[in-house]
Amino acid sequence: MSNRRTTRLDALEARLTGPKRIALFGHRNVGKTTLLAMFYRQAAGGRVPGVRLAAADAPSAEYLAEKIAQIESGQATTGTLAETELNLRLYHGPARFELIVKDYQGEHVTLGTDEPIQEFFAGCDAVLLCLDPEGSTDPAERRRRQQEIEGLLERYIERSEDLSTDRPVALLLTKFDRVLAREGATAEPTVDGGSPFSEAFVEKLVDQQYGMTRHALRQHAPDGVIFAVSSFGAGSTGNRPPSEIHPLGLEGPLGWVAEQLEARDRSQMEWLWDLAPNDLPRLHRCLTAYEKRYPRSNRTYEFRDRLKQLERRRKLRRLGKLAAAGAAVVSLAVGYDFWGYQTASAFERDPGNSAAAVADRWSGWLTHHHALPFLMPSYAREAANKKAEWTVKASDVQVAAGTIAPDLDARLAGIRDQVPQLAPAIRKVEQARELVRHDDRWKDVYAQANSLEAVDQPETALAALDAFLREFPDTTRRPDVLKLAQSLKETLTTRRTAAERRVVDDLARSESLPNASLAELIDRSRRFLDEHAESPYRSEVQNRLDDYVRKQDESDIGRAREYSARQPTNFATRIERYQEYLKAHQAGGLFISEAVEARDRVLREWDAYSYRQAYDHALAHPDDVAEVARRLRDYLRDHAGGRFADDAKTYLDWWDKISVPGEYRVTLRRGEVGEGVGKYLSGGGPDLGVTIEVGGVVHGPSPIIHNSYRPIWDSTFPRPIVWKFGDPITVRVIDYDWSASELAVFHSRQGDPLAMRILAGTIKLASGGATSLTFSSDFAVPTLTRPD
Ligand SMILES: Nc1nc2c(ncn2[C@@H]2O[C@H](COP(=O)(O)OP(=O)(O)OP(=O)(O)O)[C@@H](O)[C@H]2O)c(=O)[nH]1
Ligand SMILES: [Mg+2]
Repeated sequence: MSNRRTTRLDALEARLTGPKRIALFGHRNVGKTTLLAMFYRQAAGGRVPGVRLAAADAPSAEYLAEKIAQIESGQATTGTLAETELNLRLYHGPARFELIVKDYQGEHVTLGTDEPIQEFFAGCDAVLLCLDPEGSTDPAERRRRQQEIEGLLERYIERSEDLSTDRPVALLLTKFDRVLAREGATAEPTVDGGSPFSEAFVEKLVDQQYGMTRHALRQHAPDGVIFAVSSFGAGSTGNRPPSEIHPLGLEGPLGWVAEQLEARDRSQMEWLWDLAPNDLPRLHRCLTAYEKRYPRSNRTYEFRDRLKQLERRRKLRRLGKLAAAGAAVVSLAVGYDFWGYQTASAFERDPGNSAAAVADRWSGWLTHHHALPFLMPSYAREAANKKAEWTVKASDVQVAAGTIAPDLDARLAGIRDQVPQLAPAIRKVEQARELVRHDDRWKDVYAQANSLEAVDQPETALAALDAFLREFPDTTRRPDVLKLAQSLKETLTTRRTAAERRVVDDLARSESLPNASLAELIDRSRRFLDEHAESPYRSEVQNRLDDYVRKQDESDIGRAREYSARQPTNFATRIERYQEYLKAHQAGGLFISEAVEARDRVLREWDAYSYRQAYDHALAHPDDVAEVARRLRDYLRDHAGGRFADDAKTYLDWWDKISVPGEYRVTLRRGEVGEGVGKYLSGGGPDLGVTIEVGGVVHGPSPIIHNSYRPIWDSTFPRPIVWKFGDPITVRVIDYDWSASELAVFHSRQGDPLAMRILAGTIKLASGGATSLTFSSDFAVPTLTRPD
């Protein structure tokens, strides 16, 4: 697209999307500022039917408000000095326009000046040419005004392509109230809000006063119109506003501007479509602005539909192009692939090419022709098979040459899966490869077995030979391997035997030392036997070990024996020593039975010895029951299950019983008194009875046997005798013939702790001649078994 065209399109787009610029062209004092203020006052206040004007920003609103206030207060507006841009919004029917209007010093349009406002005029979208009907009565002055307008129009025509002003132009006759006042006509507005002046009158007036301008407009702006307006309405005096302002004819220019702008937008849109029918983004942008300006206009919908169709067509065109391009690419690819296939086939047929090169060529063809499987599936399959076949052939050559690729196995496995019919060929290659590997390994192993290192470390070489045999069980080198292994093993055995001999000699040397520790020798021997299962010195070491063990055994039992002899009464320690022996020789010893017997015998000796302590004391001191009991208690403590434990327990129970008062049944059996002890005239003999006194309590008398020197009572005392250890006993024999008289008395021995014993046998009473009494009772001193 040429730059000029683009600039034009950009300018067109700027006009369509930007705010509309309205030129209010007029000489000084023509009434421009007043007219702008009144336009706003009337159209913002709803006084112009179908049109609304609004200030689009605060500075514009303030500027206009100030001018209106000035006019309403009855002051004439003063000449404008600065150039002010007013941003306004014009609503007309459903349309909305952003407007830019400039108020400026009228002096600046004077012929020959080149003020900035001229530039604004050059780019504006609509022009309102203001002429004052009575401002210049002087014909020369009037001409000057018209020449100013002429200059403006000429600039427009100059730029246009069809000698037109290229934009809507209207002529405004300002201060028309003055004309009316002069003509004496009424200035009341008509009912429909239209202008009260007849068009013919106005046109006549213009023709008379501004014929030159009229002519130019008719020629170059055929759509141009003339409006007669008054900012003040009737009642003004000269340039001063009246007290009540009723502007006239303002609705005409406002409505005209809106219509013209819309018509111009429409034609510009059409023009844009003609100029840039394919510039969719630009069309889009301009249509969006158009839609915003004329939201509910039919033309908007039309434009939108058109754009949509355009887009659809564009899309279809693009798709078509794409499809055509695709088809071209496919046919190109097929041609290329076919050509590649033919070239590779020719290469394969050439006997001068190596198998690897042919495989590479097929592989390259497959890699570089990606679309192959989709476009030419049978050719692709064929090529893949050929690649596999030539790869196997190439591998065979490589193996034969001894240059095996590291990934050969994986590659062959992949090919076998892919092309099963190549399996036999692959197997052949693998066998050849295995043979190469075998030969390589054999070379290594053989070299290792014959190396100097093998002399130092025959084990490593042997292990390598062993690994080789495991890896290749069917190797033809088996006899060589065995021979090599044999010689290595011999070296190894000789070396090992020498080392073992040194160990055995060491052992013998240690044994002969004066303080040789048997335990250590035993330990070393055992270790040797554990570690050298195959050694020829095993039996020798075993013999030595047996000897050490025997000596150790004898020494252990000797210690126990010797202690027993030295300390015969340290029974516990003696037993302990034998026990120690047994523990140390749990696994077997020469003197186990002796130790067991000795242990039991010492225990028996100890039992008897301990019991005898009590027994001997009881024998020597029968009354010292307490001491006997103490010794028996000692005995029981050490020998709870001893041979005399029952005796000891019985004795101790008895001792416990007699220590506290206990009841005993005593029976008086018989008695005997001397012949002469009876009373005189006692008849056949004395009448005898017996009393027993224990601890102050008297039992009896027993039944009285009359007239007998040898009475037999056989009578048990009805009350049990209560006695405890240490209680003395007194027995009395009383003759009841005529009156009771004591015949004889018996006191237990002074300090006899076991006085109760006398009531279990025959006692001889000291007085009363040869008096004796025989008792029996359930009291008895326990007997202790005699130890052997
Ligand atoms: N009788 C009458 N006087 C008017 C009318 N419009 C403006 N005037 C008076 O004309 C004089 C000039 O008006 P302006 O609005 O200041 O004129 P202008 O074109 O802005 O002048 P510059 O700013 O100097 O270019 C003022 O004294 C106004 O009161 C009108 O419609 N009728
Ligand atoms: Mg002004």
